[in-house]
Amino acid sequence: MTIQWYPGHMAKAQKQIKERLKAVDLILEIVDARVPESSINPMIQELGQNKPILLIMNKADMADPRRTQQWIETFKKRGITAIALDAQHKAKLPMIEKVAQEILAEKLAKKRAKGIRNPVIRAMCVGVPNVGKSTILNRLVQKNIAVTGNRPGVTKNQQWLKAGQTLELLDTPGVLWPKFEDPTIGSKLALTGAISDAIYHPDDVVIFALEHFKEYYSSQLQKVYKVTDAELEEPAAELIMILTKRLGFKEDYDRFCVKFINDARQGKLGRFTLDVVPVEAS
Ligand SMILES: Nc1nc2c(ncn2[C@@H]2O[C@H](COP(=O)(O)OP(=O)(O)OP(=O)(O)O)[C@@H](O)[C@H]2O)c(=O)[nH]1
Ligand SMILES: [Mg+2]
Repeated sequence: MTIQWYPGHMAKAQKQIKERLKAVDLILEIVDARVPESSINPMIQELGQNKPILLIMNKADMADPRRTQQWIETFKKRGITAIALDAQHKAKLPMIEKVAQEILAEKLAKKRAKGIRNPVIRAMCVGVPNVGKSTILNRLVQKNIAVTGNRPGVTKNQQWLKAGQTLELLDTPGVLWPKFEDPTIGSKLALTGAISDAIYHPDDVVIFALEHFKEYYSSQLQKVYKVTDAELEEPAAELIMILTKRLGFKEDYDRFCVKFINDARQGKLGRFTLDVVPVEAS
C-alpha cells in the first residue's frame, strides 16, 4: 500500500507505518537541512519504538553551511546521528550505508558471530512531504522506481530494494504529516515547500521570513530587493509594503509575498537555514 498521510487518514497511515517499521533495523528520517529541527516528525520516535534513527539532512546545497555543521553537532549531543547531503549529487550518498553500518555495528557483529557473513540492513525512509525521500530512494537503488508516493489507493506488494552492498530499503517511503508544535513551524515548513500552498497565508509566512532574514541574512535582502540600511530597521509588515511598491505591484501585497516565497524556494535569496541553533548546556 502506498502511504498517504493527511489529517483525515492519520490514524490509518500511522498504523501502516508502524506495521512496516516492525520489519526494519533502521529508520532513515529525511529532513530538510534548511529546517532540520522543524521538519523532524516527533511521531517517528513514538512509532519507531526505540529503533535506531539516522537523520539525513537533505537539500544541504540550499542550507546555510555553518548552521548545517552546528546542527550536526547539536544532534550529536542529543544522541542522534545526522549527516548532511544533497540528493541531487551522488558523491555523498554512499555515506548513508557507511553510517548505517556504524549505528548498527553491535547488531551486525552479533549476526556475524552467528555465521551470517554479510548481514543486511533493512531500512525505511520516512519524512514530511517534499524533503527528497523519492529522490534519495531512486538514487540509492540507482534506478527510477515508480515511487508514486502520494497517490492514495495504489496497492502494490511491499518490495525490498537493494541500495548498496548491505542496505535494503522499502520501496515506498513513509509520508508523515508535519506536526506544528508552535506556529513558526508552519511558516518554516511553508517557506521550504513541505506544506501545501492552500493551508497557509503568504503574508504570515513572509512576515516570519523577513524578520528572520533581517536578523541573519540581511545582505541577501539588500542584494535581491535593494533594501537599504534604514529599511532594515522597519518591521516586516512595513517592509512588505515598501517592497511591494518597489517591485511595481502597487498595493498587491499578496503578489509580493508569493514572489518572495518563490524566490526563497528557488534559491534566489541565497542559502538559508530557518532553525536557529540553540545554545545548549553541554
Ligand atoms: N536543491 C535540492 N533539491 C532537491 C534535493 N533533493 C530533492 N530535491 C528536489 O525536491 C523536490 C522534492 O523531492 P522528492 O524526492 O519528490 O521529495 P519527496 O520527499 O519524495 O516528496 P513527497 O513524495 O511529495 O513527500 C524535487 O523537486 C527534487 O528535485 C536536494 O538535495 N537539493
Ligand atoms: Mg515522494
